[in-house]
Amino acid sequence: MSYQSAKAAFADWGVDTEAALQRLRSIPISMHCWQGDDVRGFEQKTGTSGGGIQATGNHPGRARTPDELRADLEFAYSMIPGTHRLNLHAMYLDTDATPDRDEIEFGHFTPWVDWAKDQGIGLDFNPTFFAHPKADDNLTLSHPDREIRDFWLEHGRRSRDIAAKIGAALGSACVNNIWVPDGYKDTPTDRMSARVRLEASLDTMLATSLDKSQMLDAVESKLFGIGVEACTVGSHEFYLGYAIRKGTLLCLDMGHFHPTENIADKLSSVALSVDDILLHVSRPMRWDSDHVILLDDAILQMAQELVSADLLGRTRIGLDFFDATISRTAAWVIGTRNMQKALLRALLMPLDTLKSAENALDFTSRLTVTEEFKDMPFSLVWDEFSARENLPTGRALITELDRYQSSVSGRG
Ligand code: RNT
Ligand code: ZN
Repeated sequence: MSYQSAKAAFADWGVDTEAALQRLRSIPISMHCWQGDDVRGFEQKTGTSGGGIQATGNHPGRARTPDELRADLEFAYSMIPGTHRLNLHAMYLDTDATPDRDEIEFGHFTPWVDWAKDQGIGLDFNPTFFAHPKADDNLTLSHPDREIRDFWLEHGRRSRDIAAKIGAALGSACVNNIWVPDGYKDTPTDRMSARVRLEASLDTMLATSLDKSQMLDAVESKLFGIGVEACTVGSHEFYLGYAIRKGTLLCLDMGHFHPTENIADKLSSVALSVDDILLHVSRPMRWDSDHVILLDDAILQMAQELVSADLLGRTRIGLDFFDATISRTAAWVIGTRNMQKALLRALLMPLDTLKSAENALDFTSRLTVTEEFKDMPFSLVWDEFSARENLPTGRALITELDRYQSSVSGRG
């Protein structure tokens, strides 16, 4: 079967494959830098692991320098159709200087900005509130000690400023996503004070209003983490309310909820109250394990909701996974392409037919169509998408991924 016959098969259902391909081409995915080096970053002075974030595995080839990370990213982008973005964390600064977190400046990131310009990609940013001695208690912006709070406040303020400068330099709004590890291992007595402190810190941090064409604030909730099993200060309810009150983006990380919750189901509810959404597409296995995303039901449902609810225009799609047991570059390529494949499938669904059946309470037809559609030749449309950019699929892709991995396996 060829693309032409697949095109005809979809057209038979009233689905325009060309429109789907064109749409897919225009959706940037913000690829996370931290898959390339197991969330270590490039700080010289500080930087310890922590915050409940755990990359496991010791596959060879971890990027040890910004140059290595950029080379790995260039390879990954070269295997992924479309033009995407890079999501940087503050601890990935590229400088000989050794600023502490409360001393970082735009200048420490200019090599990334120059590179992004060169690549024609946009950048997103994150303050790093973990992997630092002042975060060892898993308390930062909600710490009872004012001095510690002030230290992290300064880090947050500087991150916003850097994000705005990045956005201005690249002519594309840089999302600055705030996630703090704050929480308690055992049942706290005074949750209220901790949340009041977090809110006050965020208010201070976000007090300066910055140009939304340059930077956008986002806040990310979490259910629990290693070491903060009993209570996370920045819970979903906390940040949902905060984002609504303050007009920030709400970041939904797919690993940050109870394992049986359907994150796709949340989009339409949240979208009624916040203007813009940030996604951290991830795959939790039993906990927030950040496995590489598969083309599985959770991702397919997420993509279908984005398309069906017409939310692509106000959702930033970011990825958040890290696996050190496999080729790190392959992980990026597989995960990012899976997000695109899910979007493509969603764009190829006969949503009008399905919505009409649903509105007529004809749930039999709805079920028949969704199940019959599983046999449609989605892969031929995907292959066409890749072929138009001369990108390999299948065995040819595996050869390319292996070749690159061999070239970095000798890194110490
Ligand atoms: C942690 C959050 C957060 C981080 C990154 C590195 O649980 O998901 O988004 O993974 O900031
Ligand atoms: Zn996340």
